[in-house]
Amino acid sequence: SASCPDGQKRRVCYYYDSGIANVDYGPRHNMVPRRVDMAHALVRSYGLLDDMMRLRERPATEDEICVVHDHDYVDLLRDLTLGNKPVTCDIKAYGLNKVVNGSIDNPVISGMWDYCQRYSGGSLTAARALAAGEADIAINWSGGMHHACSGEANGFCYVNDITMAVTELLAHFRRVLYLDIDVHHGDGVEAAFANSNRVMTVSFHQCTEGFFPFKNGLVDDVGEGAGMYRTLNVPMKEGMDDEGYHRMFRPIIARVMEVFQPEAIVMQCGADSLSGDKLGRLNLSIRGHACCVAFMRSFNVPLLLLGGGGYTVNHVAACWCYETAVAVGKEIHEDIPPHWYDHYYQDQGYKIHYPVKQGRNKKDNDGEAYITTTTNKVLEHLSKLEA
Ligand code: V1P
Ligand code: CA
Ligand code: ZN
Repeated sequence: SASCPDGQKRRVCYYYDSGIANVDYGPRHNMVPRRVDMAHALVRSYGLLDDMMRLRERPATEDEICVVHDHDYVDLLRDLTLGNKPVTCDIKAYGLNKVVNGSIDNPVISGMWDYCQRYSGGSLTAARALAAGEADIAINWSGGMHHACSGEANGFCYVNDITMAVTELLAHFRRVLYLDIDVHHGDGVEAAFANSNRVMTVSFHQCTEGFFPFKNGLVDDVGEGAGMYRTLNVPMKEGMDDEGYHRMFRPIIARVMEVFQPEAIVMQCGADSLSGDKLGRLNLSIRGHACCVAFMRSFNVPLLLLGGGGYTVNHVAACWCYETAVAVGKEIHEDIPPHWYDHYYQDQGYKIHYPVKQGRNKKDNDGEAYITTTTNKVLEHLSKLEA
């Protein structure tokens, strides 16, 4: 359903720092930073590095991280890892090592501060390449950590590279659109810009009972004050497939572009909205997911592509490689070239695309009505901005 031809070429900058490949959240944790190294290995094996400018690795500095985070929290992240100073505070108050139902979302891990500097340095560097007019599209698959708050870690995210990148872009562009297709609500970024009339945040996400982050991202959450109607949320039921997703995505995004007219776009491409994810329960194919990227690319506005969630690592790496190809405007062969990680793709027959599970039941009238009703509610919120 989702092929998005666009013959136009774009200048693409790519950020990759091998220093995140060995970061380990722990044996039972779902977040596997190595998936970014897997995506990178695929990108390389397809020869896509030849079609992009490679950005120089530059970890974010403490000062840069402090632009969007509280000093005491940043000091803690640094001191916990480097051991410069004894830590006397209650680290659970900062979201670290908090045990809930026997598991820890944000463990204090080896190399944590270095990891934060590297993935956020990537998003900042990529944003600067766009601001300097050096590229039309900039990519950092290790970024997209949308849940981190100014003073605490949350949902596998320690520092919020997205708010850092958006803040950097605001120094050069009048209006920035933030779009989040991770299966989870982009709560940290939404909160950071809820009062801003220069940033519009739009999150598409699964919104079902007991699904993280539980109470956020309802269709009527539209921001406040000067930011009123510049927060949009598109909650979805389980099982949403390409066809249903795009019946919401396209009209909403087309209207957002008309009404808000962003000068830059930051897109969080969390791959946990794909079918077969370990945490998410949506049913997008890689083509359906990538079609969102192709659609944003078609507006020819400076575009920052970031990673995010994604827990079935072979699917995630295939998805971000395919989206890299979409960014440069190349169709890649579906047979995965032999490379270091190729054995991870055995289950999907060494192909980039894998079959999605059973889609929505088209005869489910409630499901159909939900799509229409939700889309119309969001469009109605948007109409308030025209005045
Ligand atoms: O459900 C929770 C906990 C319990 N609450 C107090 C929070 N956490 C989720 C966190 C999901 C984070 C998603 C991040 C992203 O949006 C961006 C990178 O994708 C959670 C889940 C779950 N099934 O939702 N944590 C874990 N699973 C977990 C499991 C094993 C070990 C550690 C964490
Ligand atoms: Ca989302
Ligand atoms: Zn997620």
